[in-house]
Amino acid sequence: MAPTPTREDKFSFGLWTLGWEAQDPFGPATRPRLDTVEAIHGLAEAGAWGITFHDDDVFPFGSSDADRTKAIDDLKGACSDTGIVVEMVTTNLFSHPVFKDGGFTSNDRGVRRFAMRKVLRNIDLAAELGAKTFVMWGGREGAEYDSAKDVGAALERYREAVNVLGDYVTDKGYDIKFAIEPKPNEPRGDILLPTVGHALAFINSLERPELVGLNPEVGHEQMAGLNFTAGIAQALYHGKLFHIDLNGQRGIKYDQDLVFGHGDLHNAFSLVDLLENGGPNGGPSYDGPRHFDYKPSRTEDITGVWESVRANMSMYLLLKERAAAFRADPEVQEALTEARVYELGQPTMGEGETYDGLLADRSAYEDFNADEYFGGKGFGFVRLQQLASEHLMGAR
Ligand SMILES: [Mn+2]
Repeated sequence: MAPTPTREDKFSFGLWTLGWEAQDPFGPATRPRLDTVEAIHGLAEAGAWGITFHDDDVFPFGSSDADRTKAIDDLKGACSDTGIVVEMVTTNLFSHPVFKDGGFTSNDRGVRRFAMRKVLRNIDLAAELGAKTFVMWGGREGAEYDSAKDVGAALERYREAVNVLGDYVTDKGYDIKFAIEPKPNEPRGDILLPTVGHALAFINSLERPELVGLNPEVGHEQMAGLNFTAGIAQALYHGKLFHIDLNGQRGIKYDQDLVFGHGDLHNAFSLVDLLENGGPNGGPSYDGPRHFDYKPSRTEDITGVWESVRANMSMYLLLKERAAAFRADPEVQEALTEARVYELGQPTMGEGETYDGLLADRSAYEDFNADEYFGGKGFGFVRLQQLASEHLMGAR
């Protein structure tokens, strides 16, 4: 039996996830639009804590001020009726045809200025609703052809935009931080800031790097063939895991947006273990929202949509239970010690030691017998991974 989610689990869902009408490049919608108020009530009943949205999810692009206000009031009413919080807001700079070459980095300057205004307006809304995180997924910020985009200039325009947004929230006194969401491709052939690592380097080039972190998505890193848990560990290490998008992906292919854990289950297990427990040597864990950015498959009706909502939370909670059991198992602890996982937490240099000490240590080099060092003994990583797998499968 899967545990029942509660508000304390801090599960949140994008309105565009369960609200997706299941249109894709090869066919139209297979489900009717899910009303915002109905979605919020259903999420609260399912045990979720929060929602997130793009501006265009709540009020269509080009809405009149009156229609926009009405849609926002409806959302606020549903939130106060249910206790659901708006924890993150993001801006759609990718659907409308005007953004066909991007928003912040479109070759067209008029589009870039329009994109910045759309975002500033949406930041005001985020502040009004109490959202603490503002995500930037630049899905159209990229190109199909090397000849069509000056990548250096595009990064400079990206930087210019994020610097202005940083000025804006600082001057307004908003309690909002930005989180960049990397993705290697889709919808563009190649997207700028394609991975966690690219985005980290970019953030360090900003005028206010402390205001900007990451919103990595499971499937996006896996689409690039990368290990998501390892990317998250590095984001945590740099203090940049401001938010997270949980979902499932099976290998290097189109963005599948499966339910969390329905893709690479081993990677989902190690991810939950890391988020909940931190690194084995006391590295940081994560206490922010557990946010799902997935799509209920196109085959599903509305019952299947709610089934998938519950499945995301169940998978997370089951993996959390399995990870706790893994850490608590004395045999696992012994295997971790045997595998020298804890030895990696020990500094390579002695306390106060400089390179002089290292150079004077004959055992470190002159007398170090590399050929005989391990005496034929291995690390036992396979046994450790088998123990992890047995816990993951509920066999221990
Ligand atoms: Mn996402």
